[in-house]
Amino acid sequence: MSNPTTISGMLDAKGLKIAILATRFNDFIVDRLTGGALDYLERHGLDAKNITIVRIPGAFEMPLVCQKLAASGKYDGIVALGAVIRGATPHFDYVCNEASKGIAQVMLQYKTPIGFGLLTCDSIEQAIERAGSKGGNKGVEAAAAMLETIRVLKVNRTQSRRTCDNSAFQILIQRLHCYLSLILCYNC
Ligand code: INI
Repeated sequence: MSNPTTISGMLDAKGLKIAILATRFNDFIVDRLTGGALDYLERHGLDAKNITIVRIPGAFEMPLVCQKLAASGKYDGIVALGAVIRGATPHFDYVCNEASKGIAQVMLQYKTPIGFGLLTCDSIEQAIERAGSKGGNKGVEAAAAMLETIRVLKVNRTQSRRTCDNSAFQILIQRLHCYLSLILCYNC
């Protein structure tokens, strides 16, 4: 039985160009997410000179600025970092919905991997937990997801070419086998 083909991305950030989008709203949380993302990317080989940090007002502005960065064609990937914390009004839902929907649209439209590091929390305590304490650091997770996706998409191109080459080679072998069988039969 043959083995399944597995395509997976190496966590190697060497030579990539990355933009980090960080909101000023709730900056005491977002700065920790940004620090986590930077640390992760540099420890995986990314040169600091290939990182651009873009500061924006709040999560609602994320889709537009992501779109501009993706459309520039300058970046292999984007890490989008922010924190929305629920208040007394439905504002939270509008901001979260538009930010997540918009970022997903940009990712598909420009085929640019975007690490989704937008915290959507009911309280400041929940946000602190996810910004480098007991809930981990969502900035690190977003950077890791973006890096793996960039690499998976790059592997995919060469892998599919290799798969085509393999199947063409297999067809050739099958044909040769048929001809050989016919010749041997004829001689019998
Ligand atoms: N923006 C955030 O990033 N986080 C929030 O918690 C938040 N709250 O709660 O209001 C928030 N609002 C601002 C919004 O993103 C826009 O910047 C603003 O509405 C101006 O367009």
